[in-house]
Amino acid sequence: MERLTKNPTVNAWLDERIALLCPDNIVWITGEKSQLDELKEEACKTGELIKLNQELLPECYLHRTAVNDVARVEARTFICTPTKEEAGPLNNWMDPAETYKMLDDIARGSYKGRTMYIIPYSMGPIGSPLAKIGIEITDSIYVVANMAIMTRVGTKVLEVLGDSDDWVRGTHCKCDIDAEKRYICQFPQDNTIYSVNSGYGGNVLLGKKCFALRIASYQAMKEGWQAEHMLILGLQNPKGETKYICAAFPSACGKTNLAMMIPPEGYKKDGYKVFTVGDDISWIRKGADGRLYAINPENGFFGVAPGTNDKSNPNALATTKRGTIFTNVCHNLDNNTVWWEGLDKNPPTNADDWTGVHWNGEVDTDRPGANPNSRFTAPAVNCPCLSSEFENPEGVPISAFIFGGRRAKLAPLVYQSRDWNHGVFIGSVLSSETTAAATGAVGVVRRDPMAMRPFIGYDCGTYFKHWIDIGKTLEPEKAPKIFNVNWFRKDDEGHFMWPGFGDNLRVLEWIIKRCDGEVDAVETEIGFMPKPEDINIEGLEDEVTLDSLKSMLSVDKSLWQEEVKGIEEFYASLGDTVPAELHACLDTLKKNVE
Ligand code: OXD
Ligand code: MN
Repeated sequence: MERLTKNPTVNAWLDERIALLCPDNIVWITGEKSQLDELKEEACKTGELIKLNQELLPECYLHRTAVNDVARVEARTFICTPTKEEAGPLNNWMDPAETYKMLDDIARGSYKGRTMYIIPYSMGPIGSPLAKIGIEITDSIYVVANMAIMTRVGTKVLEVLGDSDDWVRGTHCKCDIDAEKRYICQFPQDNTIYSVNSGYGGNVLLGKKCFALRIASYQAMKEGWQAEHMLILGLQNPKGETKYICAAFPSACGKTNLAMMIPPEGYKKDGYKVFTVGDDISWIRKGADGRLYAINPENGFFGVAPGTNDKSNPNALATTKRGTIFTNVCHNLDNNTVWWEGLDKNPPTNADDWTGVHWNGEVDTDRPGANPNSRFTAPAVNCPCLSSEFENPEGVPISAFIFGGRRAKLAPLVYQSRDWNHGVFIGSVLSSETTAAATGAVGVVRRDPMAMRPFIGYDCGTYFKHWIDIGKTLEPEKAPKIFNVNWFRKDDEGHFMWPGFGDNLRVLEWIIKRCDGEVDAVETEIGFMPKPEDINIEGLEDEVTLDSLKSMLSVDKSLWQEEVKGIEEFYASLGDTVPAELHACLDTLKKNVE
């Protein structure tokens, strides 16, 4: 086999993998455009990719997964640590030695008649002190093409790696896409990921959730940094000063929309601008000046297509117009473009639905054109509001952390924690009500600590302790301030009270003013809240009044008493690793709302 590196640990691992998987051919991904173009041409010949209208959507392709393979599968995702306790009560656990054996038995010989692609990739700008390296082997050109958008791939990565053993081993085998034998396994102690019988993005683009969150959160705990499920945005004020915010929301709460928001008209006129650094993942580390700095380890956006349109997120839509791979969207056969529910009101009448079956714009039936979890994989460079700091190897300094979820009645529009530990408490009890987009009952509260529930690569209580420990290393005035937001509060008639989208900037403005000590707050039972008149609602007269704002900022003690019970149950379910500092915050909350 041709070798692209002399790294002994890489070569030994590849030799072992090749002997097990038995590929017919081996191809190293060098990162050159010509190589990627050729591979995509090859995939078009086999039907793995469909080339779209190159005038309207240059270098864009469509891919369809198997119908049994359209989303991340939490029930089949495992953290394989030496003991079950290390994985903690929120993760599925399996014994590492037994799991390696089981996965090897499934994968053995599965590359026969296929090509093994070796993808060296960097999470974060290549060579950045905050970046980390992985190597993924796969038998899917779709995976290669997606990884080349979502990460930095190629020979340069191997040059930076040199002879180091600090890299993440990733094996992906499509096998037969057998849902019964589908496993997404992380071995944090071994820097190893093993994914079999899936071809869907979140399960197979191993740099993303598997590495940048599950493995990286474990590395971060060991090495004193943080890997979080957070967007990063820069908010520039009319004076040209930019403040950076990291925000964590459970899936389906509009992270990509917030990261790419367009300021309301009045703000735009005044000179406010929003810049996107990332829409999903942050790696965060203390800088030489004592502040926390964040990078986005990714190089593209793997966004949900349905609901993305000219109003909800024009920047995301613009980002998908070139060099994008669409997965499981509807195929407009008249002009060879794509469509999804919520793109516009003109569904194509001559189309193939996401499964490839003919579809004539049947919007009134329960058969959608695009899968509800259909996706675009789009290069970050396409994003009209991409931050000029996107490639900064040192990252951006963080002024505020925001947590948020969907709570129709409970959480106010915004509140601020009393201090770091109380902020960690607020993140640890983050919760969201289920929507119709997920299976199961609607409106059920799901605890999703720091929006990391499916992504913490070790015990949850120990992860909370790591957050508390990070706080101890920060001088209070340099630590990011911590907030909670709720864009989804509803009135008694069930209508959303806050317009959301670009108008969320009004809340971010208050948050930044708090960080800069420019505005007072009211201390309440749950934390610091804005005086209603300090949230600017100019221009929103039809939608928000001072009275409705007051009610969005109210604390209903009886609901909070219920919440306290829910938190007590949740903490009890996590066992005795939940730090004492968080139990103390819970006690305070309980007393305050009695
Ligand atoms: C995602 C998710 O796809 O969080 O980013 O589910
Ligand atoms: Mn996510």
